[in-house]
Parts: sequence; C-alpha cells; structure tokens
Amino acid sequence: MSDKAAIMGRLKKSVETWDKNLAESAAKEALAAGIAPGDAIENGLGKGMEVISQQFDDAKIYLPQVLAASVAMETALKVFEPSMTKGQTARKGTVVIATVLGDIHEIGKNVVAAMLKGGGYNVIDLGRDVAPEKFIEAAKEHKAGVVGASALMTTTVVVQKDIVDLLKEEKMKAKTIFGGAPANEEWVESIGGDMYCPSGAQAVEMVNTLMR
Ligand code: B12
Repeated sequence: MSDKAAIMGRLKKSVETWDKNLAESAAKEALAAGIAPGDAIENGLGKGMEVISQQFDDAKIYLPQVLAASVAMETALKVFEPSMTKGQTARKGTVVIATVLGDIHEIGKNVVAAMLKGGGYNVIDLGRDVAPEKFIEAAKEHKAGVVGASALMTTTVVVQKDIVDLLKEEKMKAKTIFGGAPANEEWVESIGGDMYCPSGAQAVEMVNTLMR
C-alpha cells in the first residue's frame, strides 16, 4: 500500500474507532506527506464518519460513540485548518455561514468554512443553532455576497426556507447555498434558494459561481 493510502486509511480508522490521538497523528502525517487537506478530510476522515453514520443507523453504536467520533474528527480538522487558510488575503468576497436554529451539528459546516477560507473567502462563521435573523444581520453588517446554512435534521431543514424568505423580505441580493443530509437540489429549488451543495469538496467552486 502506498504511503498516501496508508495515511488515508489511518484517518478513516481514527474516526471509525473514535481515536482522537490517532486522528491528530494521522492528520500531521498527511500534512507532512503533502496530502491536500481537502482530500484528507473528504476521503479520509469523511469516509470514517460515513461508517459511523451507518453503524448508528443500524443501532450498532449509540450517541456517545458518535460524539466521540466527532471529537476525533474535530481534532484532526484543527490540525488541518491553519494550512488551509494560510497565505489567503480573503479578497474574493464574504460568506456568512452557520448551522440553523435548533441544530447543533457543526462538523460539515466547519469543513465548508475551512475550505472557503482556503479558497480565498472572508468567512463569517456564526456557529451552530443560529436564528435566521442572525444570518440576515450578519449578511448586512459584513456585506456578504453569499449566505450559507447547514441543517442536518428533517426537523431543522425548514429553517433554510426562513432564511430565503427573510432575505427576500429585506430585499437583499445575497445568494444562498444550503447543505446537510436532509437537503437536496429539489428542496433548495422549492424554497427559492440558489444552490444545494452536497460536499465541502464542491463548496468553493459553487460559491465562485454564485459570486460571479
Ligand atoms: C456526528 C453526528 C452527531 C454529533 C454532532 C457533533 C458535532 N459537533 O457536529 C452529535 C453526537 C452531537 C449528534 C447529535 C444529534 N444527532 Co446527529 N448525527 C451525526 C452524524 C452521524 C454525522 C454528521 C456529520 O458530522 N457528518 C460529517 C460531515 C463532514 O458531513 P455533513 O454534515 O453531511 O456535511 C457535508 C455536506 O453535507 C456538506 N454541507 C453540510 N452543510 C453544508 C452547508 C453549506 C453552506 C454547504 C455549502 C455545504 C454543506 O458539506 C459538508 C462537508 O463535506 C449524522 C448522520 C448523517 N447521515 O449525517 C447524525 C444525524 C444528523 N443526527 C441525528 C440526530 C437525530 C441527532 C440528535 C437529535 C440525537 C439525539 N437523540 O439527541 C442530536 C441533535 C441535537 C440537535 N438539536 O441538533 C439524525 C437526524 C435525523 C433527522 N431527523 O433528520 C442523523 C441523520 C442520524 C440518524 N440517521 O438518525 N449527532
């Protein structure tokens, strides 16, 4: 097995086995080996989280293990973040991003925020469990070109519609991009949003298009 494949395997395994020490060391190894952080996140750590999701769905593991896997993933993300954002002068425009009201899932949003920063955007990350009004206030204050919202639950994805409605009410021109497990293209189209984004790997390209 090549070095890269072995390192990707360790990244995946670290999330799968909720081993934050392995997550940290494998992330450092990936950087040292010159693996692009985006690649390591999507195809290493992300694959581990897919396994965790499946095991959770199959009731083979429970919430504490999912939480521990999240901690492992976040530990690795912290190692990658500086190298994703360094040297950027953030001149391509501003993106306001957060996870919607009632929803505390933030790993995907954090991945996207890091990728956008790495892609040259000024990213205003409002965190998780954020009310639609806060998105709008921040978009106004920072003159954002794009507003992005993550929702991971069928009960919270509806808040994405509230964000579109409020932007329209306020006659704002900012474009919208949405993601998270329960969202899809049809949903975003039905609420009058601009784009659905299925993964961090595509986020920069999609935001580039929206900013044009
Ligand atoms: C990890 C996890 C957790 C962790 C979250 C830790 C954290 N700090 O974020 C913890 C353990 C805390 C958690 C809690 C809960 N969870 Co949970 N969780 C998950 C799990 C397994 C993985 C999510 C994840 O991090 N994936 C990895 C990231 C990298 O992927 P991602 O989020 O999809 O993001 C990528 C893309 O979607 C896209 N994207 C996402 N958002 C955005 C936004 C923009 C703007 C863009 C451009 C792109 C984009 O790019 C990202 C990067 O590639 C999912 C399963 C699943 N299939 O999603 C369940 C899941 C979302 N959880 C679920 C549930 C039910 C809960 C709880 C209610 C459980 C409980 N009984 O308490 C609570 C939520 C409480 C709340 N109010 O929010 C359900 C939701 C079901 C539903 N109703 O829809 C799921 C689907 C599991 C399941 N099959 O039942 N959870």
